[in-house]
Amino acid sequence: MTLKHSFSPLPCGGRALDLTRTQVMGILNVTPDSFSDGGRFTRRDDALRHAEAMCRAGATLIDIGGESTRPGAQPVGAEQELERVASVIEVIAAELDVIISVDTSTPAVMVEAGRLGAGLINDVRSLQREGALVAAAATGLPVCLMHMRGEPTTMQQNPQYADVVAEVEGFLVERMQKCAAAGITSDKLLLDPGFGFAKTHEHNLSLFKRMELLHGLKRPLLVGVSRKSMIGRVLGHEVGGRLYGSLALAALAVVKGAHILRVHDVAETVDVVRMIAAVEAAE
Ligand code: 8Y4
Repeated sequence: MTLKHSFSPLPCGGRALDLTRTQVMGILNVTPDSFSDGGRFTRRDDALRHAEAMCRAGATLIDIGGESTRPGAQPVGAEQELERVASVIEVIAAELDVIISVDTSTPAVMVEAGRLGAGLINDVRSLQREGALVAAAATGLPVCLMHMRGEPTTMQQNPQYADVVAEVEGFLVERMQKCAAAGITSDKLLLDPGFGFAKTHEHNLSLFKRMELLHGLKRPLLVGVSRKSMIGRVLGHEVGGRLYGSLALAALAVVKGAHILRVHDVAETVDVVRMIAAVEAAE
């Protein structure tokens, strides 16, 4: 469906991202806890096959991350993070017609990923790491700014908000200003409420319900709720049983005007988006 808050195509490296309709971003993890570790080429080829399947299913972006942001995950060095993502970015850029999003907070990884063909920087820390604003600006790539408080390891320790949506909005405005000061103009920015990051279950639900408020910032919105614990908490299902809950939230996010859905289950989510589009396009 044509989004009410529609934007001109966003240049992402060599490709243009359509922001008139909701796009699906497929998640590709290259952390050892999530992917086969049978050697470097196995990892690269498995990742390519997974990315190819997501593209065929209708993903227009692939999000590649080499550092786990799960609570309690081991921190990795820049070297190791780059080693994990570099060959995967390179092979996908060479083989597939898709926009590569690099899920990183590490300045050196941003720069190298841009050189290897990435089209978007997805930073859950919103360029708050030392050198990240400068590095992201140097790539010239668009950036997704996501709301989080603190670090993934400690963020779930008693998060408190008087008004979660207003505080998420305030944070994003502050990060947009820091970007502007670093030469990253607002036309390069995507915004993300950061579901599951430094928020209680009630915060996540309330933020989801009221996310339309963020359209006031006049930038495209990215929503990532696929298989997350806010679904597990409501339905009482482990990660493997959260598909229908994820699709329900995907449908709601489309109706609320989300421009990009970051998901594990691309084919199923694309069906949801297309079905809503067909009804919206009717007389
Ligand atoms: C099951 C599956 C349980 C996945 C938890 C998770 C976002 C993101 C992540 C997001 C943007 C995750 C990198 C967390 N979430 N980037 N990244 N927005 N922009 N957890 O919501 O998927 S990782």
